Amino acid sequence: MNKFRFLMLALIATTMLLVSCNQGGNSSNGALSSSAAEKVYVAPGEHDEFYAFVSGGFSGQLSVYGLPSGRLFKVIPVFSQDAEKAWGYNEETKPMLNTSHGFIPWDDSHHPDISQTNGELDGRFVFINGNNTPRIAKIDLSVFETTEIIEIPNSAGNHSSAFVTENTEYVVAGTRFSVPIPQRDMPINEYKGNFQGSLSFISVDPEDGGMDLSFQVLMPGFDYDLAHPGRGASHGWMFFSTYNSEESHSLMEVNASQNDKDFIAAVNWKKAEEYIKEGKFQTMPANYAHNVYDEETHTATSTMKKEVRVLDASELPGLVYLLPTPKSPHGCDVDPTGEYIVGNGKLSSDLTVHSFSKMIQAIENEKFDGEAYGIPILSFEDVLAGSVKQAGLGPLHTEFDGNGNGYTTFFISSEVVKWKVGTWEVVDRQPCYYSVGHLMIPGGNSRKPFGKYVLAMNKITKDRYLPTGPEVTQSAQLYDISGEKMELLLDFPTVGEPHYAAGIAADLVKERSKKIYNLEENKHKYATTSDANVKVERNGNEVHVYMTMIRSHFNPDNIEGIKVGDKVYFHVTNLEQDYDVPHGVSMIGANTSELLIMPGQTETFVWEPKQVGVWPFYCTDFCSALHQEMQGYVRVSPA
Ligand code: CUK
Ligand code: CUA
Repeated sequence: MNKFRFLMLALIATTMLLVSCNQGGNSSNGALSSSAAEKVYVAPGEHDEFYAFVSGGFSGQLSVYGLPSGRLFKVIPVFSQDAEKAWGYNEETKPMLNTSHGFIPWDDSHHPDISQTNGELDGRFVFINGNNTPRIAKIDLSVFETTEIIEIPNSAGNHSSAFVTENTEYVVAGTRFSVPIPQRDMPINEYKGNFQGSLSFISVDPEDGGMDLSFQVLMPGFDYDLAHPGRGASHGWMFFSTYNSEESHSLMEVNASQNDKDFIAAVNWKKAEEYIKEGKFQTMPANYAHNVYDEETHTATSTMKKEVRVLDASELPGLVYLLPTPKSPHGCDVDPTGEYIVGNGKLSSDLTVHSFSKMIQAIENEKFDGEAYGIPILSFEDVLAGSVKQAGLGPLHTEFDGNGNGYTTFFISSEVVKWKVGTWEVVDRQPCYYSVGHLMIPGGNSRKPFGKYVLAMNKITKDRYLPTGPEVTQSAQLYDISGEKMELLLDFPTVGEPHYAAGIAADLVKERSKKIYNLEENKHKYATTSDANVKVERNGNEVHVYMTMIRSHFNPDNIEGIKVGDKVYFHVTNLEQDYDVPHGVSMIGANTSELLIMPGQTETFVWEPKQVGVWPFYCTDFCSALHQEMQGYVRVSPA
């Protein structure tokens, strides 16, 4: 057995030991003090200090919590169909889930990131990736809804995404799997030298936030795992961790860990912009969907794009450099000053910290240690700032508190370890229950973290909650990090399996997000903004019902003249203009879910009655004392 295989087995054995040790009888494990209870107590009617946007992993959603209370406020559907909000069911939002592979109402979403201005969180948007059918989504924090989704071509397993640059110039998306680019039929074992990776730069319009796939950088056939932007001095660079630099087509036998070191790829996107300006790109045919939800028409449109600009990293000097990083790095995290880039080697107990200024020095001296497909490799010693030694087992991700400390999660030894930036000494460690993945400090991926709490997101819960059958919830844990020692404050269950999260001071978001849609500005094609305009229109066997809703009736509420075999479109407008007064509508036998319609908004559902009769419909949201009276009938006659 080679030594890497041995190491892997040893790590697995340690995990099993740890998890079994952690089961049962754990009254001492994280028993909370009464001061912990006080610290997370947000009195009835009071607001939390932070929003936390926690990814839903395989649920494809994004959940919104308050910190420090851990209260769940909302689950925002992104890459999913959601019956509660009719997302992906009503005619207006279906186009949002369109892709070059058709309608895909599912994905695996890992990494939310909040938009920034001058390296600080500005609270306008949250971006998040879909891994499986590569996509990037944008959530507008004035409405807490997904308003744009762009598909990423030449990518597979869109994992090193969605991370924003200091002024939200770009959201980046890196492929996990290398694939044939363009896709073609070829033997899998000819991977090496033929498959390629791609790193996508999606520009974000500074005015309206509109996304556009600006360009892609074509890379060697490694696997691209995570990314973080440069900031301060390193603004203009983006760093991506890689594994499988052997370019193995099968990772079954831990082949991918044969190399002692993989790389962090440093991409100079300012240089990329110059190359684009000079026309040094190729235009490749590519099919990808760009879906936009328009807040005036309350309607999404999906456009199929046909080409993409690519820059070949092998041929364009100065675009990409490779920083050797030991033992299959996973997380790739940049400190608030932009000087330090941390690579967490999953199979190592040390953390490697690279220095940006040393990297620039080595590049200026043209001091390289070979190359890969024409991309210069810097020497490990030349770029090394230091390493945090023997910190734990299975390091995954690092965040910073802005007070000179880094915090790293260790999956195998199941803990968060606090260390000092610059001296690299470990100063504290706290156990996680159990097997932590990502962690999040609000603003941790910016120049100005709010270094008060860290949220650890755990993969395994075991005995922490009441059992709920074979599937138990994943879990988050909140620690106070305002003192020298971290203090565990709270456990709370999550929706789906969270990977990363993004947090922000509530004050930066909450006023703007009390938005109401103005009825007068409703430009929906089928809006009915006054009761004078309600009507039922027939066109062959297609019927359009223009309906309104207001406390506490539908108009019209009695509809006749519908026949079996008709296709009936209900276009329903909520005439309310008060905050927090939605109405719902549901029709017996309609398979398009209930519609929860916000004040000033119009939504459409389709009903194809199969049976004659007189069929009721009703409001599903308890909207007033006469909510139960908010109802109506449709008469269906023979064809
Ligand atoms: S990954 Cu999940 S724990 Cu997708 Cu960011 Cu590391
Ligand atoms: Cu409207 Cu209940």
